[in-house]
Amino acid sequence: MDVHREVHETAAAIDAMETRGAAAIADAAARALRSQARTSDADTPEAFRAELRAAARTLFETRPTAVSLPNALRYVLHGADGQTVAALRESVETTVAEFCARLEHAQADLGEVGANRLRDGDVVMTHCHSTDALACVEAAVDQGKELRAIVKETRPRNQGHITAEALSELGVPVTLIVDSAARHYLNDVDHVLVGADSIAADGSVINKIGTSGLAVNARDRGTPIMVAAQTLKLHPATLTGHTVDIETRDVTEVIDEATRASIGAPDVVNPAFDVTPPRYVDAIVTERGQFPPESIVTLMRELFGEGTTRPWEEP
Ligand code: RUB
Repeated sequence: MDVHREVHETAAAIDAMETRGAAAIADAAARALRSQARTSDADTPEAFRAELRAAARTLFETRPTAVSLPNALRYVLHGADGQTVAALRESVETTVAEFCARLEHAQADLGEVGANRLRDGDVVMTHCHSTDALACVEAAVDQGKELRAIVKETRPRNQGHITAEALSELGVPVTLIVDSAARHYLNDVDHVLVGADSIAADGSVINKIGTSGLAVNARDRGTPIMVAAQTLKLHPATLTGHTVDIETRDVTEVIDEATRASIGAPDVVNPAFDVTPPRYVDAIVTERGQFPPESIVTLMRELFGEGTTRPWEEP
């Protein structure tokens, strides 16, 4: 079975993290499948499909936990349709073009949707650093709305600093707070605005550790919680009961060894993400519009089918 050179090259670049970032990985993977389809000399539809699956497996095996990669592969394989090799090739061509075009516009389109929820004079509270969340603020600023932001620093890695800088560049006045001050300031806030690493089929939001506590506090205060997440973040394997792995990271991000030793060497854990149940989320804003979290499953099915988890595996 011939897997095209470009597929191997793309896989190597993803593996070496030369191609990084959810959208870039998805775009490269879809284009690699298109190269496979264009150059295939398969003489039956079955052989063509088998080649496409082999190419997808080569790509998938590079970084199996990055949800945008299997999502891109699923999208293309799902779109490969036809009774002849020519029809299949044509459908891959159309599907990849559609996928890449959507990707190109997704963040800006999402920003427009999110901006419609923000009013002139609003104060937003952010957690971590999310380019999808920032796109909402940017679009609102472009619409002429004046916003202010309360930015949580987001221990242990302080990605809130990146958000503070990005918001300042947009001309949004920023107040930086420690994470534990969030509840204290929620009365002054009109929206909690966060991104997502992954969205599960039940509408649960997997995002930077601390998001769920913030959401519970915001609900208690009556502050709406909006999650900005491109459809690339939807995790279709959760349609069939799989759970999303939560990455745990090195404890030295939390405390250095010397300080740890000086306080009696306690155990330290450093989970990177947590799960916010759907009842604490008001809206998931995507490039396809905004959704109450409980209905995100409809969009997931429309985009990925009935929870096909690994269409690149042998039937
Ligand atoms: C980043 C984080 C972000 C999401 C969304 O965590 O939790 O909210 O990844 O980001 P980390 P974006 O810094 O550990 O990667 O909207 O840019 O995709």
